[in-house]
Amino acid sequence: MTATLTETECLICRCSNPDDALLCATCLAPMTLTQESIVQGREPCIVSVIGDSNVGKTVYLGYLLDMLSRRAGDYEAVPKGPFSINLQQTVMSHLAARMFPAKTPNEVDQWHWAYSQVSHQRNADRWYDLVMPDMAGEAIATELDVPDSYLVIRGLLERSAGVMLLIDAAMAAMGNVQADFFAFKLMSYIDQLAGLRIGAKVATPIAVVLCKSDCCPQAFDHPLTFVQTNLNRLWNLCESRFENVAFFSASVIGSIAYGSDSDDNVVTVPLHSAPRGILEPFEWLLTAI
Ligand SMILES: Nc1nc2c(ncn2[C@@H]2O[C@H](COP(=O)(O)OP(=O)(O)O)[C@@H](O)[C@H]2O)c(=O)[nH]1
Ligand SMILES: [Mg+2]
Ligand SMILES: [Zn+2]
Repeated sequence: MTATLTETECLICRCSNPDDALLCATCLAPMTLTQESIVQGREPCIVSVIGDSNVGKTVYLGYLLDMLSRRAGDYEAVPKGPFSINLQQTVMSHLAARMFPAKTPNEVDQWHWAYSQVSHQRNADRWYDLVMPDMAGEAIATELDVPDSYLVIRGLLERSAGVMLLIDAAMAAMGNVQADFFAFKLMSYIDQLAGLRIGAKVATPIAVVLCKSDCCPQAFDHPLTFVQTNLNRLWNLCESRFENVAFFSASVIGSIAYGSDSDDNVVTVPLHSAPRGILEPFEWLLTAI
C-alpha cells in the first residue's frame, strides 16, 4: 500500500482532486481506483491492454472480461461499478448481432475503464485488482511520438504490474511493417520509462498477443516463430531489453463474411464467435506478476 495515497489523490497521476470527483481532473482516470485501493488496503495490481488502433483491443478485452465474469478457468471476477460492465456488454451484444462494436473514441473521458477484482479458486484469498482502460490506439500513438501528450498513458504504464501488448497478426502476416514498428516503438517507450542502466533488463511481464489469428493459422501453430519472422524488430528488442515476455495467439471470431452497409461501404460481418487463446495470456500474466 502506498503510504502517501489519500482519498483525493489520483492513483494514476498522483494529482489532487476535489472530494466529490468521479474522474481525475488531470488525467481522467476514475477515482474509484483510489477509493478501492484504500478500502482494500493494498496497491492494485494493474494490467493494461495496449496496442495500435484497430488491432482488436476492444473486442479482446470485452471477451476476456465476459469470460472472467462467467468463471472461465475457475476465475472469479467482481466488477467495480457499472462502467466495468458496459464494455463487456457492448462487445457481447454486438457480436451476438453479428456486428463489430464501433471504434473507441480518442477522447480520454470517453474511454471505458474496466475495473474488476479477480481471484482464482486455487488461492481464493489472493485478489488481483485488474484495471483495464480501453484506450484509443491513436492516443497511444500520439503519446509515443510526443511524450506527455496523454499523461494517463505514461502514468498507467508506470504503475502497471503487467502489460498486454496486442498486435494485428493478420496485418503482420501480409508483410505490413506498421504492426512491427508500432510494437517496436511501444516496447522502446516502456524500456525508457523503466530507466534502467544498459545491461539490466525490464522485469515487468509483457504478454504479446497476436490478435485476429483466425486469419493466419501459422500464428496459432507457432506464435514465437511467427514473431521472429514477421515482427523481427520487436523480437530483437524483446530479446535484448526484456526479461519476461511471452507470445500468444488469440482470436474471437470463427469466420468472417463481407457485406455492405447502406452507404455501400464494405463491412466485415463476424458470422459466429469462436474464442481461442483469450484466457491464456491473462493466466500467464497473473503467474508472472
Ligand atoms: N478476423 C478477426 N477480426 C477481428 C477480431 N477482433 C477484431 N477484429 C476486427 O478488428 C476491428 C477492430 O477491432 P477493435 O476491437 O475495435 O479494435 P481496437 O481499435 O484495437 O479497439 C474490428 O472491427 C474487426 O473488423 C478477430 O478476432 N478476428
Ligand atoms: Mg477500441
Ligand atoms: Zn489522474
